[in-house]
Amino acid sequence: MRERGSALIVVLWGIVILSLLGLSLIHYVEGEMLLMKRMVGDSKSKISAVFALCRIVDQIRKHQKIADEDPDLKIEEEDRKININALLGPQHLILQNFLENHGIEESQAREIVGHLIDWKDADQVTFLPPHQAEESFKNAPLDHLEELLLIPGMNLEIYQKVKQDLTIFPKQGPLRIRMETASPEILLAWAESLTGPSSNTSVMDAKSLVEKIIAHRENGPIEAQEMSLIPEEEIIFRLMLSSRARISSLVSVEIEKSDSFSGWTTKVNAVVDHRTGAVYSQTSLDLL
Ligand SMILES: [Ca+2]
Repeated sequence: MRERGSALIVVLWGIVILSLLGLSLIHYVEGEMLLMKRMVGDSKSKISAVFALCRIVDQIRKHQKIADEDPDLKIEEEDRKININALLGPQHLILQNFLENHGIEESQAREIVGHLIDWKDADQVTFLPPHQAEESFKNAPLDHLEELLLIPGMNLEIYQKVKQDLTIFPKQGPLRIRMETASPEILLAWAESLTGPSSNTSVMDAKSLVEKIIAHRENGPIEAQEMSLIPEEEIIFRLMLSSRARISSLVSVEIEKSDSFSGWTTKVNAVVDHRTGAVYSQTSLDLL
């Protein structure tokens, strides 16, 4: 009788162990299936996004009209932004003013811009006094806008505030900004950078000029003779012309695609020069 009881206990333990093993196996398989689902979803959304991006880039290169009803597609002029790689010498004041106009303290804005200059320039001495040896800066143009986060004084909060209006493309060439599509904040920072004793103009002149540009650009071409400018406003306006992009050449394309099965989403973007066909991408995609 005792032997039968022992056998029963052994059998019961066996059942318990087998059940636990079964449950573990089910859990393992579920985990593997979830992982597989994510991998497939990731791949499918990536392929879909890259394919759509390549199609749009090809259309831009061929100067074809692009249907913009796709809610996953965002196309905008890249040259409406401040190209921080193109800023030279006093033009860095545009970025400093832009940061200050976003509520950043003057000293911090100056620090960020000073270190940005050090980050880009070839020399190894700090731009700001006391002109000491630079830290380990890149000494080359930015390859990614996110590099700004590596610059002393910059932080994620400031970066999130300003990134929509900044670009790094093209990496070479003079500063060109589209007056027709630049944000009021950029126009103001740009106009303010040209005021002072050398032009005998004030920040108030810059503000009134920008108001006139914004009011006027809704209805027609932005020309000095069309806007009833006072002499000081006209001086600033004429100085702005040296950095004005008359025609947009850079287009930013952003596409987001989701895989309906897994819910996985991929977002890709590229900047296209539709005059030369060159494609600049911030994502590591093999485009066309
Ligand atoms: Ca440097």
